[in-house]
Amino acid sequence: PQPVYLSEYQSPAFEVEDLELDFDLAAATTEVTTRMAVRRNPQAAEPGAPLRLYGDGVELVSLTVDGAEPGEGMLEEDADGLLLHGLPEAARLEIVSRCHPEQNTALEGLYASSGNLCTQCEPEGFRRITFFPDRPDVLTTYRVRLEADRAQYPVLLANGNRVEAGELDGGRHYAVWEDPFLKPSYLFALVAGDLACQRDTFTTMSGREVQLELYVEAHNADRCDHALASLKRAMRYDEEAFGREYDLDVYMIVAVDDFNMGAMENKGLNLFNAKYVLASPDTATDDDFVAIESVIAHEYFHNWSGNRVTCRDWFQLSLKEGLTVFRDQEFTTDCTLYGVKRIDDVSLLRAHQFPEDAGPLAHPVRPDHYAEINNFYTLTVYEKGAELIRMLRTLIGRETFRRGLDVYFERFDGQAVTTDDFVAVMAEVSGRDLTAFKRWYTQAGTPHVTAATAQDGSTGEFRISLGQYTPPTPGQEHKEPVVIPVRVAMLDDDGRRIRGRLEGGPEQDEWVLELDRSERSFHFDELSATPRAVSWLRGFSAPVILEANQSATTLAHLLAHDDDAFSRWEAAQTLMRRAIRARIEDDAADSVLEAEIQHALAALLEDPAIEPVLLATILQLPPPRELAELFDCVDPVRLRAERDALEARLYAPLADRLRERQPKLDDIDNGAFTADAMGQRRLRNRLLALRVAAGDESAVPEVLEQYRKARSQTMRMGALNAINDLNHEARALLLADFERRYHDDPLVLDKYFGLQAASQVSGGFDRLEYLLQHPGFRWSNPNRVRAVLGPFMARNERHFHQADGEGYHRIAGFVEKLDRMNPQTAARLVQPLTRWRKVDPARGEQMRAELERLAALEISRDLRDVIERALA
Ligand code: BAL
Ligand code: ZN
Repeated sequence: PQPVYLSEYQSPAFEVEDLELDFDLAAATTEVTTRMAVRRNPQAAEPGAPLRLYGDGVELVSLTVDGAEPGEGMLEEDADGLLLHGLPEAARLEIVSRCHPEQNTALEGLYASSGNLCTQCEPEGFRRITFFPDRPDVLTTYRVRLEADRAQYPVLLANGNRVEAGELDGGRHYAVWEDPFLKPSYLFALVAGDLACQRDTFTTMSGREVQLELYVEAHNADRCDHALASLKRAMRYDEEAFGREYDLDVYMIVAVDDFNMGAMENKGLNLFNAKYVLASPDTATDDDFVAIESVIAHEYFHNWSGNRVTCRDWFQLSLKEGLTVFRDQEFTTDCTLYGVKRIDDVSLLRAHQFPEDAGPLAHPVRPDHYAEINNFYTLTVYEKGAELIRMLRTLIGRETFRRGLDVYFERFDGQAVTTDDFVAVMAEVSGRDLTAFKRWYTQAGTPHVTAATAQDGSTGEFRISLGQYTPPTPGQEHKEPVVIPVRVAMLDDDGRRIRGRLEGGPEQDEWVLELDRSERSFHFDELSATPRAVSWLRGFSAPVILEANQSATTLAHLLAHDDDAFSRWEAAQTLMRRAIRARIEDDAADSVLEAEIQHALAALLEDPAIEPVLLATILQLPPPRELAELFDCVDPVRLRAERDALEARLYAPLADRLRERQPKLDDIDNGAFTADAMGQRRLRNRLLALRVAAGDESAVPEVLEQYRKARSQTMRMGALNAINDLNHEARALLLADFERRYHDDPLVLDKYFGLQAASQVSGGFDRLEYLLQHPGFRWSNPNRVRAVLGPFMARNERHFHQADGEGYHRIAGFVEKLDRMNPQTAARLVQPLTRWRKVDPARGEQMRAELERLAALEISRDLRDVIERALA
């Protein structure tokens, strides 16, 4: 595919002054009448340039310019849509076009899902609905008229406020919606369907009452309370933490069964994957509840960071996504999970974004070219993008950052801007030169930070030396140093923070060291005690890989005492990573190290002060996907086996302590959505799983009992997860029961699919086949496909990486099949195969061969883009 380059950006040749869309809706064929007033853009690079109207698979019925057919040579049709040449300074266009929702399996544009019609326009779906300058820097106001059969589509929704509705002959009806806010076409949405509405209200900080409406299929009406409560919490939080108030009279959320993304922030009319709306304690786990709250908040927060201020072009995607992820992370931290949220976010980053940034698909947070923008909705743009915002806040301080956000929203309200504009505001309010910081946006790859300390016995001076390097990534051989805020503290023998001065500065007990070049030293004096341990990168102050070479004793000291939850967890993770590395590289366990780890974990289990949620999180070994990054390439089956074996060795002797520390089921299985209750449940489930993994036979009957007595999905899934890799009849029994119980509840059945697909128990391919033939499975539904194939590739090393290549071959076949229906989902599904250089050469060759085979076929642009980058 031909790449698009940021350097070739040009302002649009025309502005759209207003837009009217009339939809004659039907599943087979929908007719759209598009009326718009266009005017030449004074900023345009080429004064006489034609008007580009993108269109993708849309049938043109008629087009008039100022009421007349276009003259000879005026209208040109090409692969991207239409070009209108020789337009005057201003003109009114009317276009009639047709599209076919029912045939649309790509789920971009207008499509049918469970009998309802809905849209997904970001990034380039609007051009599948009608011909339009479908680019994010063309903003206009929309008036939308929807007309449809009343019985089939009693609910008709679009962005903004409903200004008119009524009955028509022949059982039809209509509604007219107006959105007074300027918006780009990617934020357009409509819904026509038979849906139940759950209502609530929210009074904004200036006293306006906003109607909240949540639309779901009638049988799901009892699973909406959590989403509505989450929405109200998010609205309040955005006012209190960021000073942002909602602007329309109504805020609507519609749950859709077939959806490529998690959700979509269309102005005033969010469309959601049903997975991120529907929840009750019986059907959703605590993790689901947290995810729903966070996605609801994320989409709501986009109303300012994305909608009121949007992106000039798709290279700027992180302008809205990085900032909005940062905002939703803050919300979940402050309202729901507190300290452990940061750890969960870092785990995600390390297990998914770091590998992306070290592999063939690595790209900067602000890419400078792309062949298919759909493939840039990545962990890098989202999660690393959020880390950049966090670092900016650390560097300029919370208050200045908050002031900067106010200036940003005020100055650019109603505009489409760039990440440079964002950083420029932060530079302006802080008075700092942030030019070097911007390298974070343009340079791919995870920086490594080396850290060392030295103590001068005669002067008492303590020195910290930091260095940085970033390995090459595709297209970027040479890397410049970036600005890395390294938050540090020092602990004394008793684990208390030491006070001191950094280079003659004020006395403090925590510092942010700015590593802004390849190497830098920092001198401390007047320390209140001799440092026993340095607590590095507190709160994970930068998305880097730290190489600090701390002794196991030092790490154990941090694990026991550090008051920073991330650093405490990180101490345990570092110890466990080291043990795995020894086992793989030296082919022998480091028994001294493992004994030290075990000792430290035993002490932790005895610590009455540690919060249950933190304890649960610390006890978990790093996931295989993250561990793989320790090696240039590794046999993934062996890595998983060694990790599991280490887990068993570490925890088998601690089985009694694990059991004693387990909260009682009856005390905690109450469905309460509080940090404390969820922490207790996380701890019980983790301890139970560790006991099973460590071979504690008394744990299996407890698993059975927990499953049978469970009142919540959290405890039921806790039991199933604990036993899922155990070849035991109890596993088969419980899974069969679960399948029976939820066979007609697709979102819960997905959990069953995931368990079966991920299990290391032998017979994985038969199970896979069974799932794909299951009456509850549909290739056309992305949730079902992801529920089966995602866990199979991510967690079922034994089968996906089976030495004969069977796993790779099957996945490539599924990718090929899916690509014909849904290219976006296929392009994501193929990604584990792109990591062929990170596994042992024999497997890597098989993965590569499957990619080559796919590349030789007629495949979508989305899929080809990923495969070509993986093979380059
Ligand atoms: N904008 C796509 C979905 C999301 O990030 O919210
Ligand atoms: Zn987003």
